[in-house]
Amino acid sequence: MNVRANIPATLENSAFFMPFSMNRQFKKAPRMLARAEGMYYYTPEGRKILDGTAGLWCVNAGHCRKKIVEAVQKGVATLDFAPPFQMGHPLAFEFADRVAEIAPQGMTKVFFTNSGSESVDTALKLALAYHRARGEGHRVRLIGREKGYHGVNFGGTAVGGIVGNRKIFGALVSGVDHIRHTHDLAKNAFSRGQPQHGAELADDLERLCQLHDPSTIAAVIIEPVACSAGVYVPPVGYLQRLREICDKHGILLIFDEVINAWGRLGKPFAADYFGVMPDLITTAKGITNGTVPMGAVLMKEGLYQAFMTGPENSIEMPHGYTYSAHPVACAAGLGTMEVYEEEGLLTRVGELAKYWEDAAHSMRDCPNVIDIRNLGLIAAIELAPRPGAVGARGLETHIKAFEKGAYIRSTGDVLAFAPPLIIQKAEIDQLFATAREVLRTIA
Ligand code: PXG
Ligand code: PLP
Repeated sequence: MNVRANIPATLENSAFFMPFSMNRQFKKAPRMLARAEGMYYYTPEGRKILDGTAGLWCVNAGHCRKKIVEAVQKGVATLDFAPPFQMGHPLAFEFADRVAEIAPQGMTKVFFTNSGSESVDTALKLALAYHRARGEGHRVRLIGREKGYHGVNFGGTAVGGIVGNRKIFGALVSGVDHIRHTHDLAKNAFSRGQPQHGAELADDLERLCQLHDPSTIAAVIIEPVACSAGVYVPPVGYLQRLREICDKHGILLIFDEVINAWGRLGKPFAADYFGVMPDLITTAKGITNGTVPMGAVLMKEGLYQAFMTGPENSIEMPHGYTYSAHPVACAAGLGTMEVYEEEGLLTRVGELAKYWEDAAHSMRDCPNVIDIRNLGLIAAIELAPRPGAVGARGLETHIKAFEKGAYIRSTGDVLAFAPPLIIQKAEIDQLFATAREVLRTIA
């Protein structure tokens, strides 16, 4: 036992190993959030912070929404847990049907997980198992894309394309390769919405098909709009071309919509927005408005049916989590869908997108800005790195913005903006005005 009784109450001695954080920097100068409501966080001292990132791209309906809170309260008091293997509870079936109703046409089946990372690893396993079930067990390779973020489990780390997230974790998963990313400042800087140049970068998949032979490739996974690594919007025609190449070679296409889904682009899913249909969709975050951890993999009917063979008393898919379709998460999800529907939040961004785009691009004259990117209710401002200190300008902006009352996330020197979908125009102005005020002070 570790006796902790006499340890001084500073965070520097805390037992908490913070995930994906600068532990030592943070514990010396903490940025704490104590409470939240609607568009705002409140610090323990009661300072009001405009949430420019919807928590971590997940609180799409805004914070502490009454209907969702009540659904969770009622859910946890009614059924705290039910085993998901070989047993069921009504909310799991109800919520899966609700998600399938909202899902893009043809995506009829839903596998529940507890996070985006679990959704990604689930989708990759389903892709491999699907090919095997159809007698194409030779399709064993998984293709990701440079700058992709697919969570932190082994599969997602392997298909992910952020060097810093991969390099210290050994050989990861074998049989993985990556197509090129689509970021091209020389041709596309300050594009409004989808950039014009770069559809041909999808042809990089043909290169990998030639290298490995297409018969060895099971699936390609990409984020339609890559968010985590710095917001990269797909060039016009790029996703269509990727779909065509996958079709030509019998490769499954997985859209990782952990962030893109649930109204972020003005449609329920990015597949709807771009008019390109993948074979599987991974999601999480906004599925419960971030209230209770949950994720899901959506798939076409044919994928599900490929597994529904063999004796009826066999387990068709030896995969699942203790907390798959957790009853409290399902309750949160059902409450969330009600709020989305009542307030039209899955399509609201359509009306706001132009105002948002103009506001984001008005930041062009701020110091050190080398690019601005946007789509739906997502925007990124890329700053030139300070010589010898890559990421310092981004981090300083994040910290100073918090001091000035706005939560703005930084990834290296890219500032990411993705507020709750309930944001009002005046709050959009406030968000970018705060960013402007801060950027003027960053050397
Ligand atoms: N896929 C995508 C496309 C994501 O954006 C995940 C998978 C993993 O989800 P979980 O729930 O396991 O974290 C994500 C998550 C950021 C940031 O700062 C983005 C994510 C997570 C944390 C931070 O941009 N995306
Ligand atoms: N490790 C051990 C020892 C377990 O017993 C289990 C689940 O029973 C797991 C890992 C997986 O946990 P989960 O189902 O929550 O992902």
